[in-house]
Amino acid sequence: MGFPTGDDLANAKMWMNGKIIPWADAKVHVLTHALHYGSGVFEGIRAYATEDGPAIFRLDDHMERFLLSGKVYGMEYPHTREELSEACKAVVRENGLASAYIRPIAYYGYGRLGVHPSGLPIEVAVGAWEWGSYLGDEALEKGVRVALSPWRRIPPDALPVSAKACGQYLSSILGTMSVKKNGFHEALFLDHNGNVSEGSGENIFIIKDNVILTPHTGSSILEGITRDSVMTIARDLGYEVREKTLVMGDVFGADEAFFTGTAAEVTPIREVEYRTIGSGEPGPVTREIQTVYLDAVRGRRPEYASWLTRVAPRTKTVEEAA
Ligand code: PPE
Repeated sequence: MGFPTGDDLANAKMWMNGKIIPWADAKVHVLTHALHYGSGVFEGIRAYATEDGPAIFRLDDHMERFLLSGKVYGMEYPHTREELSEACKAVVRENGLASAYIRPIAYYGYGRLGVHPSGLPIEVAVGAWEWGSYLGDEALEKGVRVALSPWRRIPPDALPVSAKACGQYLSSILGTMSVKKNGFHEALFLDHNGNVSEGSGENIFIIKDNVILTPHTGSSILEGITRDSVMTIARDLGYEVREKTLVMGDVFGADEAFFTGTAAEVTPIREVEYRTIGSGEPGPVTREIQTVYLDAVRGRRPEYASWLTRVAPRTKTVEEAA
């Protein structure tokens, strides 16, 4: 099952405000606050097929960021962290998915408009479906072509970029619309100082002389959980990893480059602004890290087993068992 359409809809399920409901019933009113002002926060999480059935990658870390994002915007979720984690497992289980992309969202709901959200309900929903390769079928294998977004990243004194907030993605939308029109796979954003920041939905890494470099948090990046996983993997493989200010010259001069993100996983970058990166083929360090990452998420690397939360099958109710 991909993104549920047509016949799938009859069986697909969502979790909304504490209950599992039919996919088609997960609706909001058009005067919902978040639709007008972008006042929502969300997560993107993947579950992978493992020998023990589906397992969610770094669920605790995603829940931690989900809670922090909500806190930034003054949202008190009417659910505990445990309930939200359980909801993520439930949508995978109830949809019978072997692997999935899981999308929790919390937002200011319906009640009245006006920017100040006081008194509005906080709605929370979680959906799950199969989501293949984010940047196209051949992206993981062959790498992607990237162009600079004409729009810079939102500066950290305009919005707290560590929160994964819906409204922030307007910037990503503008950037991808520009570059996709010109036939590129993805946009790379500079920050307000003109330093390298991130992709529309990914962090960026470059490799120079076997050292792995990535922009630090001062460059308006979302602190990606995949970014953190890749830094751990790279250090475990013996590489030096540095978070630092990067400029476009560093990217053009890199031996290799790649994007990281839950949706994009580890995607090699083969070209930026019409300049080939390295040989133009995914490089050996990128491949090595990509291989370990794609193995780790599938439970094939015991050293990273603590990153996985198993989605145990639903236990039968007393009536079902009888
Ligand atoms: N930067 C941005 C702007 C971003 O949206 C993401 C995730 C990342 C970095 C990487 O973060 P992490 O997933 O924790 O490693 N983007 C999510 C949404 C993509 C979408 O189009 O929707 C994702 O990958 O799920």
